[in-house]
Amino acid sequence: MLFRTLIPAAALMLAACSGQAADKPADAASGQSVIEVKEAFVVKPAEGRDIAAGGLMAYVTGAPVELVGASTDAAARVELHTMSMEDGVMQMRQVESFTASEGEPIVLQRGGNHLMLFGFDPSVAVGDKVDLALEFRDSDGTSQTVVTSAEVKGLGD
Ligand SMILES: [Cu+2]
Repeated sequence: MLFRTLIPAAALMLAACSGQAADKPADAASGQSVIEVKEAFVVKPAEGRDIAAGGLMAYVTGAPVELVGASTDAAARVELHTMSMEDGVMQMRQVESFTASEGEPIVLQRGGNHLMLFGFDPSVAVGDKVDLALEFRDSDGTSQTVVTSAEVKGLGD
């Protein structure tokens, strides 16, 4: 009798768990931060150039995470760059990572911290979408890759 009542209870619990997992792939109970990337874009370089700048917003819910790398089929290599004014000259510098915490997203944009794509595919046109794979790492070293669709913008857009 006890055996018969336990089975349905266990089945219900399983159903509840799998239902929740489908709604939230990385829920807070698992301890993993939830990362949301929005407004990703890449600026198509001028004719004859193959270095493109890109940007995005990366929000985190939970513990802080670091963006440690990016890649795309549309370019040979993607670097993380800062931009600052030094002695009246704009300087770009490659960095290892950017950090996002709750209420303080990673903001990558033109004129500030940004993505720099080298060897940009010249066949990619303004208005196209390219996939960007973003590698995040949390404080205990766990990696999460977030793939986002980046809009290809023109230089003046
Ligand atoms: Cu740069």
